[in-house]
Amino acid sequence: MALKNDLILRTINGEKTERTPVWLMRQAGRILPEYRAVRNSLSGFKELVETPELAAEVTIQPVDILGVDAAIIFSDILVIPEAMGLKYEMVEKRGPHFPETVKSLSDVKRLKVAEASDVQYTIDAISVTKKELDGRVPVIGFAGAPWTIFAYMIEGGGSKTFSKARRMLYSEPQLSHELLQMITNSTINYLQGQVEAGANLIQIFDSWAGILSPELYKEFSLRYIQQICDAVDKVPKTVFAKDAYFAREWFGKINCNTVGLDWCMDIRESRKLIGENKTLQGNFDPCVLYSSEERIKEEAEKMLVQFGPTRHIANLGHGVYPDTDPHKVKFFIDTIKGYKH
Ligand code: 1CP
Repeated sequence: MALKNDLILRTINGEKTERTPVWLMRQAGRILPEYRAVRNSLSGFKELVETPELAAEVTIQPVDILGVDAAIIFSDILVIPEAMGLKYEMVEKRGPHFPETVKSLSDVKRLKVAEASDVQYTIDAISVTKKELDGRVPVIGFAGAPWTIFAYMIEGGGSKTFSKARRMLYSEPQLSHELLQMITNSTINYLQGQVEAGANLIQIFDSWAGILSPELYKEFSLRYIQQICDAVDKVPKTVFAKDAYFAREWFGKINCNTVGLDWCMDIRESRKLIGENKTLQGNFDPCVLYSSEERIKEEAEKMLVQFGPTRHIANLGHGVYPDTDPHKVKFFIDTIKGYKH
């Protein structure tokens, strides 16, 4: 099916486009009252993730309501540990919790490499979304980077330091590599399934990249991201590694098409480190969306000038915060869409 809006894909190809494309990390499911309405009618987050028609509905909401140039499939990075055998719970207002965690090699041995069919509900949600969107915008598939998934599987939930997970890298490097490889293989199967179902591009979220030293990052994260980028070869790939300043140069050299920047990363310096052949994505501070429209416009235009007219997908530097006014979000998106380079 031909896409009616392929701005993002042309930007990834390095083409000069009529304007800068825009979408927002965590655009589906945090800020819209229309999302809350669907969500509140259900038993919980997992029911929404696991019901393809409803997941498709909330995936499309930001396209209809905010006018973004892509839909990101509504799911979570934690479906992969669950598909491997480690169930997660989503605790209201607190976030994810794993009743069982990985503590030893025998725990690793009890897990399996997941197939795409173990996450059939998200694969089906992509098929339904594609059908309902009818080519209006591309669909972004996603997964967590193996290191970030590993961190949740060891830690058992969110953490400021992920000290248990980091400790594991030092005390049990072999176990760590074994588990990371299983997560990588599962993620490849899953992302390939997403692409077969119609995902037009994929993004890898390494949300906890920034808590590793460059040396540990190279050994325990980068190489697995690289394997995924090499294996998923039919669609463009975006790597977003939060706080990983040191990794920008390395991302310039791996087989990905787009590198996501957070708001603390200097735009021109990042372009130098990453090189001219990648598209950059980001990197608006989500906190600017709490300020006045005048300030949002000023900051958005400043960002657009710094990135320049090509090879830039406008986005935030991390997910939109849940208490952001959707009108301000829409204003930001309209500002990007109205800007002429
Ligand atoms: O745009 C979207 O919201 C699409 C769906 C999506 C995505 C891309 C969700 C739904 N989660 C994610 C990715 C995700 N999940 C990441 C990577 C991106 C990032 O860094 O923000 C991470 C780290 C998670 C794990 C997770 N899931 C957390 C963070 C916990 C921590 O360590 O602090 C939380 C709170 C969730 C729950 C969740 N996932 C998604 C939603 C809408 C929610 C809120 C739950 C609800 O609605 O009840």
